[in-house]
Amino acid sequence: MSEKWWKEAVVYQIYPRSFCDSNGDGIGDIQGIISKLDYLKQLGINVIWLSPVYKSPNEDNGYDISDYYSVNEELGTLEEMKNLFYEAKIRGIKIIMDLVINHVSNQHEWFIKGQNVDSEYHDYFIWRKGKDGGKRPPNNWTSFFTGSAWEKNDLNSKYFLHLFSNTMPDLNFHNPKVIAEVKAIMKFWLDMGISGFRCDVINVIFKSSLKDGKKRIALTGQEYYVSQYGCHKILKELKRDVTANYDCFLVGETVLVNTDMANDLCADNRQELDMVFGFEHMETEQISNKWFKLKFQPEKLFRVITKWQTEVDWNANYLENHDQPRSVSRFGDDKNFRELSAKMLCTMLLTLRGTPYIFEGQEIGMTNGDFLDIEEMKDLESHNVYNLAKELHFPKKLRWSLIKKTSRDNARTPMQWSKNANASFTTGKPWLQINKNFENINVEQNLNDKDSVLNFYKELISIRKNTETLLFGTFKRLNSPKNVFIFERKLKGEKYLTICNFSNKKIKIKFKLNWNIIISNYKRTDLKEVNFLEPYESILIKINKS
Ligand code: TEU
Ligand code: CA
Repeated sequence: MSEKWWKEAVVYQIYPRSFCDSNGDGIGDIQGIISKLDYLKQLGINVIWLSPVYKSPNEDNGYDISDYYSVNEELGTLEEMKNLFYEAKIRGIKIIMDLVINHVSNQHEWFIKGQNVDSEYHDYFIWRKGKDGGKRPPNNWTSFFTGSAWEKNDLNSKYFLHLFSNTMPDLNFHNPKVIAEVKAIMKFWLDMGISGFRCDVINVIFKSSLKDGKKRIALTGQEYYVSQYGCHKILKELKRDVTANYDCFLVGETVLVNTDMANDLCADNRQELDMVFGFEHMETEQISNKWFKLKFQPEKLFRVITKWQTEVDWNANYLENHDQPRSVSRFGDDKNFRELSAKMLCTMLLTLRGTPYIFEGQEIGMTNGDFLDIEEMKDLESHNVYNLAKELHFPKKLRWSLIKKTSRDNARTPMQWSKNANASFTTGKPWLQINKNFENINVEQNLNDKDSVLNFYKELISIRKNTETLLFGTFKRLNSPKNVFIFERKLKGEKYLTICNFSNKKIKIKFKLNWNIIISNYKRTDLKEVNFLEPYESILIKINKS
């Protein structure tokens, strides 16, 4: 079954700048990652997803690539990457890399040369003349990072398309040369021994038309670039000509997709991607009009997860990544029930059907960053949104409350390794401030406490790996009291139940007594006389045949 090894994998995402700094410059690096491989091995994960390590001016921390064939000097060298691959391999850990091909950095040679209309690289990008004699952008599309998706270029007076930052021009996937470049890049890294790619915003690479889009609050133009026919065609070509020849998998980051679109991208017979990250479950907060307070709606989360679990055969399951707030702060309670709610979320994540992804720090229950002011944040998107809110005359307090909860920097604060200076992340000055709670929340403390969040993750990872039903069983949601998520996994007559209380209240519930507790975050060992679920309680149960 080597073909589908990735279905049995537990993936750990590393955001290199924030993981571990080996040389005191305040920036996490490849040597730092190598030094923590034993830590990852004992945790039990077997695949690492590395966020971008390529050469980059770091406008968007590496998602703006200026050379796909070399490593960002801040992070290390190609030799060190080879060493990382080797050291991971001898520990039984595979590595997938981020493949960011929708756009490049404006510092990439292709763009520098391509600004010249006579250059062979000009057609690598999407250029149009502006309207009104060049005064206005070619169409009304808006960018993911706010504002128009077009930027006028000083050298040739044309506009280029950028779905993200204006320093990240989109590549032109109507040009076969661009597709050939992508294939070469993929081969280069696969030949070096990696086991696949996480494909950044992969379903928007092909723009089928540049007409004005239907006006929307955000992302005007999307009907012309989300999951277009041309995108499916390119993905099939990449699979046929590249990845089919390697023992690897592709996970797509796919924006604005529903379950039908996800199936079109990753159903078995389509030969495009192996699984996708959806976003719908990341939109389960309601904005109340009072200071834009976001209120998490557990029932909505359960509905969305159930929908994806039922309608998509194999999901890429996640609660956190480098773009999202920390899950314990968002879906749990990081003040009164931090450890319990982190363990509850772990129980859900690791018993769903699909491949689970854990983001660095999630395994110790790290919380949102403790920023006090926008100036303390580094993320480009956060600053853009903040500035837009300013232009729209939102009062300062409102702007801040909006950003504080949603900023991508919430998850990007450095990894908390110990209670020592700078959380042992660096001996220098960290590139982004470390959360002051590192004295209590850190890896060292978690390793020493047998009841820690970390040890809970370790146990659940091991249970998952050794339980066929949890890996391959079907998923079914069962009736439950409000704010409690109960689902069943079933295979060949064997049944498991996951029960998660997403509230800080006790909730009345009935159990059968012949059920076996496999793992409980309240350390319950039997269900006798349990009439209530405790706040944020989670239990994984094996149902004995009666
Ligand atoms: O993210 C794509 C994406 O959709 C995000 O911009 C998302 O809308 C936003 O972060 C939510 O706040 C990918 C990468 O994961 C992200 O880090 C990059 O900035 C982006 O693509 C551009 O490459
Ligand atoms: Ca460093």
